[in-house]
Amino acid sequence: MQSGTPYDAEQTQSIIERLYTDGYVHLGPVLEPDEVAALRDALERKATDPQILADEDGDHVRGISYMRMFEYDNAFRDLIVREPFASLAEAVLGDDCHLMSQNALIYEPGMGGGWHIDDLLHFPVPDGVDRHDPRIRVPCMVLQIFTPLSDVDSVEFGCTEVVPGSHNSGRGPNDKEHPTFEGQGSVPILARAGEAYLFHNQIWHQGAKNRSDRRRLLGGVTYGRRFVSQKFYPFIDYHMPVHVWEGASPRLQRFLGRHTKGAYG
Ligand SMILES: O=C(O)CCC(=O)C(=O)O
Repeated sequence: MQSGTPYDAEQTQSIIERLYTDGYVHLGPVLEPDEVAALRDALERKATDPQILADEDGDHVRGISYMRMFEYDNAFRDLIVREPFASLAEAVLGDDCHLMSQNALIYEPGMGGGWHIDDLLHFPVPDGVDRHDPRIRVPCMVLQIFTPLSDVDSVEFGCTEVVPGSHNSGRGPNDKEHPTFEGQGSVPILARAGEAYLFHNQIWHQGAKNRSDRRRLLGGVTYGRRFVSQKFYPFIDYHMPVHVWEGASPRLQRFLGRHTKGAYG
């Protein structure tokens, strides 16, 4: 994995503005073909690895999700500090942010669909209130960065779809098939392998149904603020395998959860 280059201050500011306004930003091409190949190879190996598949207690696979990819291959581990991702995560979530999870996805033909926000609705609005006050930014606690590992340059391949601005709704999706927010319907994020996009985890989104005959593979990193717990099963009993630390820079170690002392502990 290359180290990459962070965006300059102006570009970073513009991306953050768009993140808070639209809830998502398509960054365009980021990874080189050999990086995509390494990530894709790691995901395909994990998906067919007899040891992984036999280790049910290890919680390595949940449906279409391949969990804790940083454990499996250093290409995924080093993606955590690949620029411009790491600097963007720090700019949005703070210099003490960390990796919350790293699940890669494989959609076989026919799979996909299901509008949602990730995990919890952080700031619900009561009935009778239309949305969050537009003068106030809905804080971003969890930032999702995705990089397709197969070309998804047409909707039939099952791209990520988002409803722009819906992170401001204070609600979950308002329709199972065609959610809209303030008259705005869904937008497909078409991207070739190695491009990247990010979103506020409160945006309404889905991985649209893969209507093609080829698999869709998706890698990425989910970053959280320091106070958001890392989600590594089995949680308090989780021990990060020693090999993950080997050769890891201090910054990568922090992203992996090796924090200095802070609030509450
Ligand atoms: O597959 C996608 O494009 C989106 C995946 C998704 O919805 C999620 O990880 O929460």
